[in-house]
Amino acid sequence: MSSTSHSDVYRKEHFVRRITALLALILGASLLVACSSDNNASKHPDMNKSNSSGEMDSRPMIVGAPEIAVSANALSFTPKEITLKAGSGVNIALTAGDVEHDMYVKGVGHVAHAPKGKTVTAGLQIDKAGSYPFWCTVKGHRAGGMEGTITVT
Ligand SMILES: [Cu+2]
Repeated sequence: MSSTSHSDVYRKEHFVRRITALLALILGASLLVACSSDNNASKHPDMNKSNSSGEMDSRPMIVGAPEIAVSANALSFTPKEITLKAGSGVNIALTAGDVEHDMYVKGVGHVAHAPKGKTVTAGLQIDKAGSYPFWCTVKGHRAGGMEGTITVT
């Protein structure tokens, strides 16, 4: 009887030591993971930024490029026909009036996203001549007629 209880105490102590070692190992591993992911974040700040804010981001302005003002209001763009020179950058100054609007160009992607009442200026350069439809991706806006065409010559 007494020998059994002694053996139980020994087993308990052994068990506690193993658990402690295991916990230390898990803690160490998670610290290591936390450190390495911090390093990755500081190495790629731009990547993380675009990931966290989604694809509604506006493109960066092109320094020194001419500006084209585009008004987005009441389910229409003004102007809705825009002409660009292939390979030559412009800045689209998109002003959203009544509600938020954005500009999505086929084959190019999101260019600018303006909150209600705000102007957002975003760079746009298309290298290949052609006709590029653009529209607003806010729900229901394209269906409501909010689209236009960029002609690249
Ligand atoms: Cu819109």
